[in-house]
Amino acid sequence: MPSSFWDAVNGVIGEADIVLEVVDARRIDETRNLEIEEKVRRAGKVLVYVFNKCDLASQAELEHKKKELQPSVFVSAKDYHGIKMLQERIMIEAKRLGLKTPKVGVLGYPNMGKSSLINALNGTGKAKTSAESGFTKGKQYIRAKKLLLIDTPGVIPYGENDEVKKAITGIDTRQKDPEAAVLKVMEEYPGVIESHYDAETDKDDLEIGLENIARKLNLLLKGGRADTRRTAERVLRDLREGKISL
Ligand SMILES: Nc1nc2c(ncn2[C@@H]2O[C@H](COP(=O)(O)OP(=O)(O)OP(=O)(O)O)[C@@H](O)[C@H]2O)c(=O)[nH]1
Ligand SMILES: [Mg+2]
Repeated sequence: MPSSFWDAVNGVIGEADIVLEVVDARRIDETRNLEIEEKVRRAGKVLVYVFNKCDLASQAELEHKKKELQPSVFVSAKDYHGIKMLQERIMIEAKRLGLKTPKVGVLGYPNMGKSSLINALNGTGKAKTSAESGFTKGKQYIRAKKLLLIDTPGVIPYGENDEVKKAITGIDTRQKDPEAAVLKVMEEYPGVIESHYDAETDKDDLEIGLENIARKLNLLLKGGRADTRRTAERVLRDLREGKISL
């Protein structure tokens, strides 16, 4: 992992009183970063797990995880679900630390909704957000009523090569090979993607399934060949946005 990444993470952990680790509620284990958690603990800072995008996740799974990982709050920065609960949790921790205006560092992989969460917490659109991963470029401070929030860029550590996880969570939206990523998802969830688009599955050849999706979406190249690249990009976007239930 580039040392600049750890320099930035260590800097935020050093400054913050409380760290929010923002993970994707649909894939909690796969979007946690155990190294960051360990560093927060070693620095003696309070770690709060924030399961974001809970509007896209199953309630049963969340309840189970909530017991396992504490303190944790599940929220949706999109529809403000759980935001009040998170504010209360932060203030409880701050009180324990004897602080009136805690510094709250927000860490997590790209595209988890860190900037969106900051906006939900302070009720403004001060932190810029985007559907593309790697959007926030540098650390920024955002003052909320009783908090100082630190937004950070999400960075993908090396070794992050689980294509299915990346496809579903949008950790990396700048994939060089969207077709390969979608074919991996189709392999892991047989028939699910095809049937979402009402396209026929080909058990022996996933690429034919992808071509069938292209035809259903009318994404064709000159001469009528299926435009599988554009199709794959569209499938990845629909996955990220939770339009396809896996
Ligand atoms: N459905 C849903 N989408 C969300 C939620 N929170 C954020 N998003 C979407 O997720 C995408 C990423 O949001 P950002 O807030 O920019 O994510 P980030 O973690 O700051 O990303 P980087 O700056 O790239 O690290 C955007 O398209 C948001 O609209 C949520 O609670 N539910
Ligand atoms: Mg951001």
